[in-house]
Amino acid sequence: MQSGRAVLCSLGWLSLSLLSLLFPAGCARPANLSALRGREELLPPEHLNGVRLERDGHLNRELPQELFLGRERERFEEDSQPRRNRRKLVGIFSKVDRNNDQKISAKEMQRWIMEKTEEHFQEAVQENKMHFRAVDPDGDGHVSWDEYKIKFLASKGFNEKEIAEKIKNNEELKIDEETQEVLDNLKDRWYQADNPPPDLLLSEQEFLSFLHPEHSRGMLHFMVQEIVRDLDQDGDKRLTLPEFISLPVGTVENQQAQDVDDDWVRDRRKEFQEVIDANRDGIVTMEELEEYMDPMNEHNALNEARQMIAVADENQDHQLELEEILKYSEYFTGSKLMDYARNVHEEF
Ligand SMILES: [Ca+2]
Ligand SMILES: [Ca+2]
Ligand SMILES: [Ca+2]
Ligand SMILES: [Ca+2]
Repeated sequence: MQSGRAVLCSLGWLSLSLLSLLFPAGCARPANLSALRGREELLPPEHLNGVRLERDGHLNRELPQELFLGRERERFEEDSQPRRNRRKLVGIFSKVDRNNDQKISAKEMQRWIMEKTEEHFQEAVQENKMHFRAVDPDGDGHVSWDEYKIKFLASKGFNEKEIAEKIKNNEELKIDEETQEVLDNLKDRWYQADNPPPDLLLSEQEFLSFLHPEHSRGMLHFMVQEIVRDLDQDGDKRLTLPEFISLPVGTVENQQAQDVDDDWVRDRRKEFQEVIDANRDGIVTMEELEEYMDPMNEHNALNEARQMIAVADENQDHQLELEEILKYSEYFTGSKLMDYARNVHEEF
């Protein structure tokens, strides 16, 4: 293990961050690691900030918080001190309320959501710069499929030098079935991300859409195809409600699991019927799903704004007052403020 570790230590930042999970004490480079901590940059992430479905077809449960907080989200997670969170929330409220009438309208929220979505986009662009440097150590602005494959396999515990040598000599790599399957899927995506003329070299921009399909129409389309392929049972390339709400086999074991499954089904049914199936004909086509998945779509942002308002609009005026946001802070920020908000109210 020791010699393996020595080799591993000589890899780029990217592998380093992956390996820090396996060898927490080794290869410490704190300043840069903190930015990469706990993420698998080599692989396209399952979860995409601000996008309505995960890559595996699950609903993004953190969407309201991502769209409401943008990059502030981490600050809310790191510091959940109620007094400070309340202050932050009040600050956000006054920014969303552009016309200063102490209410957030659907239009104001829509505009805010678009700004926060743009923040997530910029964040991905910045992170991608770092990831790209790691897979393109010679800095010529292009990364080949083989270079990527070597880095990927190294992150899976293969010896980078050996793998590189074998690939160079066209020798067979002994890869287990599971890893091979991941690799095949990645290669499909690699081809998709490679703009014509195809040379299997990705530029920084192409690498961004490889990792983040929401940044390119073509890749978004490809992601939708993958999701439909996974959920479509009769092979007609469209989704019915039963197809969309089918549960993975063997998930229900006890009452608690049953309740979770019930929630899961209920939420998906609602999303299918009320949002994704735009023309309400009971079928979700690829086009409908792609529209729905597009984070830059203003119509989606308005829908989302209305949904967010509906959740917390206790006085039913179709707008959000500060009190309503504070009361539903868990929905908007992920941290509870309700008791605190009430206490403060009573104090004054
Ligand atoms: Ca307002
Ligand atoms: Ca179908
Ligand atoms: Ca439809
Ligand atoms: Ca209201």
